[in-house]
Amino acid sequence: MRRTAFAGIGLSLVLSSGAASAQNPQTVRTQEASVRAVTVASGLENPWGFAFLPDGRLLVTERPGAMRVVDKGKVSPPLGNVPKVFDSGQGGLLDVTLDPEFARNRTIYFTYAEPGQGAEQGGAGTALASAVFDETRLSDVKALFRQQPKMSGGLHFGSRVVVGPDGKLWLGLGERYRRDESQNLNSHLGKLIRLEKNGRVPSDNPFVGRSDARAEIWSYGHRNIQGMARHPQTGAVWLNEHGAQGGDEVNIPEKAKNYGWPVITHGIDYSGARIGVGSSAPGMEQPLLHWTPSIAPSGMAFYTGDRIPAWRGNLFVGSLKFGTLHRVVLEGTRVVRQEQMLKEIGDNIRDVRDGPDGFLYIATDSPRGRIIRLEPAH
Ligand SMILES: [Ca+2]
Repeated sequence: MRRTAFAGIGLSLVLSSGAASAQNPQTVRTQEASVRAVTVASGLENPWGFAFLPDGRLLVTERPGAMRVVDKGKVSPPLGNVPKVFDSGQGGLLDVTLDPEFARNRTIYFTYAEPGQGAEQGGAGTALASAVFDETRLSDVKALFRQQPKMSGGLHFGSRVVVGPDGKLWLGLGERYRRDESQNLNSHLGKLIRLEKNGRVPSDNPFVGRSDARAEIWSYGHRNIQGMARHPQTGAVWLNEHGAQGGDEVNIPEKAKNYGWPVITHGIDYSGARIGVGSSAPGMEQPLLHWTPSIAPSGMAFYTGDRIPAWRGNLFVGSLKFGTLHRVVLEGTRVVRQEQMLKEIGDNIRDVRDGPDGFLYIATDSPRGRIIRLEPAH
């Protein structure tokens, strides 16, 4: 269902009469900038993650399992040799990012829900792979990480992958809706994972050498990480995670620290029951920011572009619940103010990326999903 008009004080909507579509572009007034929302690709089936190729094209994942290239609005057929995914519930083909040396090595990293084989038949788990982008297909596909154990059901696969300031792969996972697993260091569920680009465990990971913990783990006590971004100045990896009813969080994950789920949370259970011991406990970290009611946070990005100066340095987080883009104005790690915007778009927002061309890009969560570029309206 598209919402085509939004009446409200201080908000306006102007529809273009251009040939492309009645909705393209849409002009939207926000608190500090008027922007044009320009659809640059449409007809994508639940796009989940996207990355900018050096030549201006986009590499896009669709949750049911296809990876495609968008070139000047044209969407390619599915690339060949993408691994089979567990396409059920929240599972499927998920995030994608480029190696920083992509221009030289054509290497990408992507995450997906991997179906179980053999003894793991019927289960699924989040996996991370590398591959070489070969225009119409992937080659040299290597699974770098497989979440253990695999679980039945279609919930809480996470996931996002970013290359950290240390050149490592940082992989955010979900707890597969088994909340106590987030505190169990012998499982990958509800953890942030840190790996070398070849999948090996870095020797300085905090739990290396411990028999009671998995060496891939960087931090724990997470619920379902669906947004990650590197801070443009500090280089720190920031993440967001879904709470239950309330208590969605933004965290800056530090080595070996416990982010609390399900012992502490600022939310409650969907039944209305209390979860854990409350909202704080010794030895457990407080989020930098939490949202109650939940916004169902998805992809996020820091905007570093020069096209919309009022937004520079702000953190943008998509909402899978309110069909809005959340803008968070920060001073360091202090939240100054927030804005909910772009309800006029009419769809939930799955991913947000800081474009190399200075614009901000979003992907809508819909079986007829779009990639939208936000430009200043002059
Ligand atoms: Ca927490």
